[in-house]
Amino acid sequence: MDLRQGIGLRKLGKTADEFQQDLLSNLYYRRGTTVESASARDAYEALAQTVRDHLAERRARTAAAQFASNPRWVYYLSAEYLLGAQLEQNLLYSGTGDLAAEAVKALGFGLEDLEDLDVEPGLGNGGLGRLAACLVDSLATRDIPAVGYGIRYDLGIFRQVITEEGQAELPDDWAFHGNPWEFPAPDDRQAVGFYGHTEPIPGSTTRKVWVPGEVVLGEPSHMLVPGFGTETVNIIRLWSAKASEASFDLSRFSAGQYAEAVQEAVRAENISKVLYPDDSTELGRELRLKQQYFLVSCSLRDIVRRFRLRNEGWDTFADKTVIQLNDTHPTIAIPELMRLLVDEYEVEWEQAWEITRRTFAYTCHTLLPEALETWPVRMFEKLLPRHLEIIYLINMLFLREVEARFPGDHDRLRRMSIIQEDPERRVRMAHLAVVGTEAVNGVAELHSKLLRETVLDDFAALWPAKFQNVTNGVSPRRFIKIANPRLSDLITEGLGDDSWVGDLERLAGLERLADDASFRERWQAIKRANKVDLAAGDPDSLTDVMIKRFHEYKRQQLKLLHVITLYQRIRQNPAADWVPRTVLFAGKAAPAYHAAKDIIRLIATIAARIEADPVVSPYLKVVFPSNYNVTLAERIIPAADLSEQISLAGKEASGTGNMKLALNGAVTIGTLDGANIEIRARVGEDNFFLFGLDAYEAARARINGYQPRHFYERDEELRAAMDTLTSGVFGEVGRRVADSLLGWDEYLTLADFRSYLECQEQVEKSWRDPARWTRMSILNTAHSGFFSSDRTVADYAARIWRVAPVPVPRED
Ligand code: GL9
Repeated sequence: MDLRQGIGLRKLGKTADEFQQDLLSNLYYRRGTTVESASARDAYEALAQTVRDHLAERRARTAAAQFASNPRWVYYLSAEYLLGAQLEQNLLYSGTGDLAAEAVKALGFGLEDLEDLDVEPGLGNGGLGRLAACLVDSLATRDIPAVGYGIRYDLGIFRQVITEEGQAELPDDWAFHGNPWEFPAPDDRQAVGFYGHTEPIPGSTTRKVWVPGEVVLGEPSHMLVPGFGTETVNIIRLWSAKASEASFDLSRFSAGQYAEAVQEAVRAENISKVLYPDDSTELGRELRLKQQYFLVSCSLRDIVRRFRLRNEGWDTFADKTVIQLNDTHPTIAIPELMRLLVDEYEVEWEQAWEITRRTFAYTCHTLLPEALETWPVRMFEKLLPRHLEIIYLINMLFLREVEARFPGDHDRLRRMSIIQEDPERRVRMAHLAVVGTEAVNGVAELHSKLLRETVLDDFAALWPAKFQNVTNGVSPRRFIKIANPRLSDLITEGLGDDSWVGDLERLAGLERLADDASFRERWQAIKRANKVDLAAGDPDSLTDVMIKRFHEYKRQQLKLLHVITLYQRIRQNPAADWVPRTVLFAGKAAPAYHAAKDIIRLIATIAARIEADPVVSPYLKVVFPSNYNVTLAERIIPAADLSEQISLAGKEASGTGNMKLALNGAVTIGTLDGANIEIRARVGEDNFFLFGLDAYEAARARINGYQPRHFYERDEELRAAMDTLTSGVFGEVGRRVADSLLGWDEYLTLADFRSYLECQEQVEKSWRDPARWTRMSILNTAHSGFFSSDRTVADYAARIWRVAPVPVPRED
């Protein structure tokens, strides 16, 4: 019997009655309960399983179609995925939303109640992790055969609690109640080695045997990643660390040494215990390097296993495989593939290197020098001795190539080496990633340009064709269709159909409606209704949002100086005609990043002060909802009027929140940084509030001896704001923030202050003219089509991966 004919044998409910039957069957047989005693959680679990079955059936057809076409597979390797809640998305993608609403109603529940139980897996920190989630969504939407690989952290990004004391962090046990969206696949587990030593193989100069000192098991489970408007369902495969049976010490347990008995097992399982909540600063922690190798080793073995199912020769491996490295975190995959090919499969070094280089591509997500990962050589030597040897050999051959191109240029060799010598010997992961891949890309035009001109300039001189740009994008499904149903309905009505959801450039058709007064009024009414839902402040006030990780380069402190200045202006002249504003901050700071946490605390302090001030509070409100995550972003973004994208130019690689906000009709106030530049070019200069130094001016300012005091002394309002902080009225934390700004001001906050304030005055002028503002808002949405992650994936597919879609036939 052809197994594939079995697919679809079990008929899934397509009518309300049938769906209801399926739901009840899951409630009885899988959940083990009854209609009479079903709790909301029972209903949620049964519903999730019912919806999941629809996707699973498509998954089976997808796998059949993809394997039959023997394509070049895209493997996306990422240490982070910020997937967001799953239920609503899966209802939309499986087209079962209406059936589900009816079915759960009959059980006595509302869909919204069940959505509240749908916990988001917080397996990422911020933009980089959310980008990975948007890309896997669009890969499936574009029918590209792909698997995303990641780590199934037991504890995701910490839960943040904001009080007047600032940020507190609590563990995020996201799967405490289980995760109905996940399929464990324990049979595909892999063994991962660490530590130990290497032994030569007689007669071979390149092959070695690695004898690990510790072996940990990686157990995969997968989650389904459906495409929108298509039959494709891809997967992401997430690895959990499991101790091997042998690591439990039975004799110690019997002797009552309970802690000692499980010590080794606990150590092994700690590898996937917690997501590192760092925001792009390098963590000199062995456990982090272990996590990276754990992800890489499990995933590569799985990729090789899948390749070998076909019995093709290694010479076709790179034609059938492309592995995209999401930042440097999975870069050890390069020496790991070399090790597998050379040591385990006995492929000649030269051929292995050719295969490896053609297989990998690398996306860089930063420009901050401190965020470029390096690992101490001695740590590598201890943890991954064989990989270090391979890296040395790669480096030697690479430096020979450089020497041949630039004879006698020793400084160049030192700069480009994969091994940094001073002040301590370290492995430069970005260099390894550039040397070992076929393509390197930045994530916005400016970022890609600055990579070529600064951090990776020597590499761009050597291999100009390797460097590309692929501007980031966001999922239109999650970030407008699901997040903003009211606006989505109006857009569909305005455009005549809803094809824009899968073809976002169609939003351009809204342009002609920007001058239609009745359309504008409806647009405005929707924004207002979204603000009422958010309930952050007066829905008629200007909702001014800054939502992103806390980092000094992003300059929440600049926004805060604006708030303090507004506060002082209102106090001085309470009778003037002020534009009421609700300033909303949300975001997390890395727990060890004290300067960023100071800024959070200062915001909380100032928010309380304003709230308590009867003169100022009618016009100005500062809110800071706790625990910014994908779910909260989906509530804030539709309600935003003004999008704060005020990083120091040249520091934000791209930003993606900027795209989500523009897409939802927020107007941006921003610098010429990251993707802001491309947003402005598309929405038009008149529909974007630009201020501040550009990247080149900013770099020059520092070289020319930037003095923050110079700005302090020449700007009375700035001085007043700074003096307020220094006076201590906002506590020690205000003093610390002021000291840091007046002392060094790494990110030129004071230099951009006046320009920012003047620009905010332009914002208010526009806001006072609702027709004008709403027109700007509509045009922002109309011209955001380019920022769909469907376009981003199409770019990667055409220019980097060279892969084509494999459509999955419909069931009939
Ligand atoms: C980031 C960049 O800082 C962002 O500008 C960019 O939009 C995203 C996605 O490309 O990547 N790089 C990075 O390390 N983070 C980013 O957001 N940080 C986190 O994800 C916390």
